[in-house]
Amino acid sequence: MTKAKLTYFDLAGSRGEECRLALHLAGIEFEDIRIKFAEWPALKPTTPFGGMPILELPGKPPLSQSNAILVLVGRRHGLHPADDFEAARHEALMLHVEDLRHAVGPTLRIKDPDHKRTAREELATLVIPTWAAATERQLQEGPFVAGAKLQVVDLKLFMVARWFVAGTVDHIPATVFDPFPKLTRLYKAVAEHEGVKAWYARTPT
Ligand SMILES: N[C@@H](CCC(=O)N[C@@H](CS)C(=O)NCC(=O)O)C(=O)O
Repeated sequence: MTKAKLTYFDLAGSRGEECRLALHLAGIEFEDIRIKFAEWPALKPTTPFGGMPILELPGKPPLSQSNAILVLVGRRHGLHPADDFEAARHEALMLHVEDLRHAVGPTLRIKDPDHKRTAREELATLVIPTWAAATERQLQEGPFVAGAKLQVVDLKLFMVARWFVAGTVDHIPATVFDPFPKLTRLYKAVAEHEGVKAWYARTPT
């Protein structure tokens, strides 16, 4: 293998897409391997921890866990703070994104429509606003977490916010982040970032 390789589902969201974006912004040419859902059961037991994304770099074993991938790419390519405390603060926010994904994830598997609605309404009225208020308290003058410069943490926040802002999660209004101006500003600034726009100009959302 002579080139980096990123393996994830064939969809433009969540943990895989934030890693693709980080690689793209870092200027790393990579093989963008997209796995069909039907292919996943056979692949899963061969992966480090049974989940994707997975980053492969020449001469290294496969690296799993989205935050580990983001931090590695960020550290090597100026997209993660050099200061260790500031880096830890960014990593805390990245884990905060994972906490939200873990809160929403189980509702994706609920089959009963009434049960699903109740669970999603609790997310929309309580869990997500509480999560967003805590995020908002971590944001300062912006538009990004570190100020003027986009870092991998911003990609992760953007990706989770886009999930809801797109309005595709049943019973969660696309306006759920409207009361949070700093988070909304960050989301818009990432969407308007030239490197991010360049990625979406060549790769469908
Ligand atoms: N903590 C892991 C979670 C990995 C994970 O659960 N990825 C999902 C896709 S976003 C997955 O592989 N799901 C299929 C499965 O768990 O079988 C990370 O941050 O990368």
